Amino acid sequence: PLAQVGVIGLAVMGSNLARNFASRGHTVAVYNRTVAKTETFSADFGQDGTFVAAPTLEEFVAALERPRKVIIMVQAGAGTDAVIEQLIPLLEQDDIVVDGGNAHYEDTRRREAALREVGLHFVGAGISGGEEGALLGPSIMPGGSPESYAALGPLLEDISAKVDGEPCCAYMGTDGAGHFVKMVHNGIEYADMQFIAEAYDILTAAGMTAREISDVFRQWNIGDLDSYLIEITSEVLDQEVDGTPLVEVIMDQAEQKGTGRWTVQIALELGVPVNTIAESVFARSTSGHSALREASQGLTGPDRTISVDDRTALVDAVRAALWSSKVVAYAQGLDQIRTASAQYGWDVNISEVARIWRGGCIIRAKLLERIRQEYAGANLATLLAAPSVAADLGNSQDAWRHVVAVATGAGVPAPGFSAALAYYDTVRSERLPASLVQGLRDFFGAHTYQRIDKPGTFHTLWSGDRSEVEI
Ligand code: NBP
Repeated sequence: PLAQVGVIGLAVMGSNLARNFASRGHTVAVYNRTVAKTETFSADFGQDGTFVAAPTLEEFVAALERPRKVIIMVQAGAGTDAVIEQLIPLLEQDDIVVDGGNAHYEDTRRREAALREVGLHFVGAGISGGEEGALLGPSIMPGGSPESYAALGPLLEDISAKVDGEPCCAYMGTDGAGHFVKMVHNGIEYADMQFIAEAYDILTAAGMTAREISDVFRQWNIGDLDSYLIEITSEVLDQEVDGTPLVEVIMDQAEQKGTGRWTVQIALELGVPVNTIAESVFARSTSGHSALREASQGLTGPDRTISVDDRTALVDAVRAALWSSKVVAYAQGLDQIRTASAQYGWDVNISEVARIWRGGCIIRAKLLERIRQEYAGANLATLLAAPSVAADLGNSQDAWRHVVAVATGAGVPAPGFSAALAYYDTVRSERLPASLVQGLRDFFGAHTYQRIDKPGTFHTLWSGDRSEVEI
């Protein structure tokens, strides 16, 4: 029988996606550049479903029913381009090529345009959930032509995670929309993890052991912080090697693969403030900057000890800081998606984004159901302005401020919590000192300014008689 879908690239992600399709009754063609890997795949998993293991790309293409649906799961960048180039001459009108890797959305836009030229559909599908998600049900964020989604969508929805019976997969918009949404998902993931790390650091400074903090996270996972990352934090903190908490022996230099950095770079270009995500990317860079850290060892400051009379009160306050900061990071990421969507004409449905992030992906969290509801039918300029969210932030903010103040006073860095709070206070301020910035710009560069009391554009003759002229 012909295969309904084909997967190119049998490293961990491709293998698991192919097995996922097969486990749901689909016949799956598989191909890998290095044939030995295809053979190993067949030996290990050939019995688990119906696979057509193709030694060549020609045989792979011939094994697929039309319109062909080919999912590329190879190393992002040059690997993806190489595979596309080899595929194009073998495919026919209306076949669908899906890139399930972590591509930059600009690459996806370029590839989509190139394949459209030759009568093929190109779908950039963000896939989150790591190895386990790929096997059991990831969150899938596809972007491309609406026609291609009509043919491909049911297959992707079938293998995606399900929440309340709904698939965690939905059409995001044309060309790069899916990979853009996946990129921001990863940016939010960076922020989520930074906040969690700060919560751990602050509670450690207050004298709690890793095991005690593990219990705190286990408690937090019941209630409105309920999420995958909180759950696995509890597990990681509970792990010991030779009687020592694992977290205390892991080298404290966080690595990154680049999607967080992309999120920030693009946010800068779009002019969208995502300071929580930026601080999280920078926090990782700082941790890995050995020369900087070594050279800074002699700097003085408090000794990172937080003395508390009431530990339960501090734990509750940290919880409030974590929840509030998390809401700010989601607000910023969703603002970035909204802004890009308007710029590229994607028409991304933010409520749908929140809906498909509820399961399968790394940032899956109870909060996302609430975000889905807040955006359903409402054109929110920011999540922070949703009445119920604003009310809860209002109730949490004293505790949030207390945590930032206590951490700062003890010399425990909390760049994520502080950035989130600074953003909250900035956006809610009626008046900002940007007025002085404008004054300075006018002074040294004649950059002009506008006034609150009358229309027009003005300049003060700073080096002359300091009178004001209208431009
Ligand atoms: P890798 O990113 O490690 O890529 C290995 C695969 O790429 C192998 O199948 C390899 O074939 C193939 N490949 C390369 Br490298 N260059 C090629 C070329 N020029 N032509 C054809 N094939 C080529 O695999 P992965 O970790 O499974 O990730 C796949 C994609 O999924 C990536 O884009 C990744 O960013 C994304 N992703 C990964 C995760 C995760 O948790 N790992 C999560 C979400 C998304 P070979 O066997 O012949 O060398």
